[in-house]
Amino acid sequence: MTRKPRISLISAPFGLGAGRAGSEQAPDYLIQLGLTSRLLQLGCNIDEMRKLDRSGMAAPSIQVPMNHAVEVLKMGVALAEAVETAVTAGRFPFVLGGDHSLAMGTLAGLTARHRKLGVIWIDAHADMNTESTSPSGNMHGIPLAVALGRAQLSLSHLLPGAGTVAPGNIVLIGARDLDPPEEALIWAEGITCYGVADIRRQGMASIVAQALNQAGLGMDGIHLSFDIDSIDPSEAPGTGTPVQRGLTADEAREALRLLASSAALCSAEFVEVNPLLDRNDQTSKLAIELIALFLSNLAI
Ligand code: Z70
Ligand code: MN
Ligand code: MN
Ligand code: MN
Repeated sequence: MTRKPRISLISAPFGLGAGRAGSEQAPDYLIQLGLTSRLLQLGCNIDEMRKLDRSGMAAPSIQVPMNHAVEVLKMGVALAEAVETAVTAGRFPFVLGGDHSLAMGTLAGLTARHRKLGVIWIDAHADMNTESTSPSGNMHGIPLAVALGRAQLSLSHLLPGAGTVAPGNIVLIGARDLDPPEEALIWAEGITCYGVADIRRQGMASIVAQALNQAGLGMDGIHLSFDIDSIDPSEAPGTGTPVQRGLTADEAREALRLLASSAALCSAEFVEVNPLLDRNDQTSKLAIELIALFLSNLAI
């Protein structure tokens, strides 16, 4: 007998980790277009709704030579605390971004509670640059290197007591735009990476099953980080760094439905929707549908 988890819906209206403005508008915009009413209609157990505000947060003392670093870190501190609180209360944190730099806050909050955390990262990118390899200076390109403990910034700068994520328990799905230092790190650490060609060859169901096995091996839980730019720009144009030859919306639906049904999933985030770059709300509407599909299929 499965039960519905109590969801903590954490809105993070923050986009300064990306190179283009607009993703900070996504949480309010998706809610305005009917996200929460759809979730309630589907019987999701929304136990808590929070909207984060970084004003008043103290920035960590570390100096990070990247774009808007102080703002990114303040938001990360606020998010880490909100996620840790949700986990402590026995809720399933669902973070609605915002750009992907938010993952540092989410992962700080999660690793403070789950010492052994697996991560499934669905994204066109690997987000595995460091402060010294980043070609853009944009902090949405570094969260996985930070989580691995390979950057100068670490999750414990955001939340004392946060840990790291082991390379063997990270699985990338949909990656197709990697910078050379990211490729080197993936090879050096032996990180599992399924490209779009692997998905076409093996089918999404098989990829998700392998990802759950690999990410969850010996772990307390698995976090899903979903970047909308994993999907092909023909179906999800509203994002800051679109990359051709992505997942189909149907492949994303299948992945999200299967991941939600796994009892190992302990949290998720959904990032990089940019309403300002969208065409007729196509991406926002797809995002609402995917989030609703995911959250209504969650089981514990
Ligand atoms: C590039 C960088 C990135 C998301 C773009 C791009 C990173 N590798 N991440 N969009 N979500 O600047 O580090
Ligand atoms: Mn990303
Ligand atoms: Mn991306
Ligand atoms: Mn590139």
